[in-house]
Amino acid sequence: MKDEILILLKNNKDEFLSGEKIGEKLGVSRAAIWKYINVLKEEGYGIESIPKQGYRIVSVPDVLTYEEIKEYLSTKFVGRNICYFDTISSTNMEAKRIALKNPEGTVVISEEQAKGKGRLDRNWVSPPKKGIWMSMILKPETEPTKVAKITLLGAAAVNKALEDMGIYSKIKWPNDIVINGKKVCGILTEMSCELNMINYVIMGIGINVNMDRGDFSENLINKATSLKIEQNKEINRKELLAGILNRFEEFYIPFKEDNEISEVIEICKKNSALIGKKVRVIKDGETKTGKALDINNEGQLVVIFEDGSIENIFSGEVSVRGLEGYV
Ligand code: BT5
Repeated sequence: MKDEILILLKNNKDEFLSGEKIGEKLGVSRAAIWKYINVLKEEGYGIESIPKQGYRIVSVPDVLTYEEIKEYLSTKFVGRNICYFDTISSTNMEAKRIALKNPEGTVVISEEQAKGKGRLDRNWVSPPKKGIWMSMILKPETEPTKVAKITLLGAAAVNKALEDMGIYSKIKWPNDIVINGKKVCGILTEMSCELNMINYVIMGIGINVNMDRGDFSENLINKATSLKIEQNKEINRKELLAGILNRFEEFYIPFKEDNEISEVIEICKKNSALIGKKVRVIKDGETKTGKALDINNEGQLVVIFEDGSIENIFSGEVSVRGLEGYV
């Protein structure tokens, strides 16, 4: 009911709608309408109310609720069930907790994370309403070894959604998006599986959207940035979030149905921050230096090492660093 009232108000922004009229349309009492209007006000909607005239919406909050993003969403199932929080420890942890009880495509979103997670238990800075901190629940019927590809699907989706908004970025294989050599987004993919069956995959995406320089600690500011810092303007988080979900579903369906990721590989190659660059590959505590040559059809990074040997590198098993600066 609350959502229906919101839609009515949004569709009639320029006029006052009386409680009676809304009540008639939706088949509930004026008192009930008044109650829901108060709930909407508590959620941050600016609603003007004038006795005898009714209600008019004057502002909407910058929140990533389903009501606010659905006008941008064109997916069949990704993001159609959203679990929204003001604050939470980590969306990946919450997604894991609810994964078995919720359908594929469910997205956990929080405006803030108290204990955002990076890979290998590193931390992820996630201040309130400055970014997109979300985790998707996926249930592909494929072998666990194929799951590393999902990170690339996510990276390609973020890269393309940004491009759709006129923002150009690079993909630092396998899980970072960078702009001007600094990290603007990180992806953390985790899974629960049996020997050859996946129970669920959680793909967490963190994007620094409207963070200011002061939101980063001194040691992060040299390697991290935000879309706002790079673009010199606030970015619409709702449009970007929905754009990522739309692009992700577009890439995920062929992957799930036919194990088809050629478009994703093309995007990762074309926008690669690593191909042609010298890289340090850190594997099992050992560091080797080489040059990134390509990303192969399986989504592995092809590296030629100083001794001339060529290896296809699996994500998950390595950390790749550029030799000059972060990338
Ligand atoms: C990642 O790890 O890049 C994966 C980050 C995934 C975060 C999302 S947010 C939603 C979901 N829920 C979670 O709890 N996590 C996911 P990694 O490659 O290990 O990078 C972590 C390192 O990046 C840290 O050690 C810092 O040096 C740096 N870092 C921390 N916060 C950052 C930020 N906001 N922007 C850029 N770099 C950051």
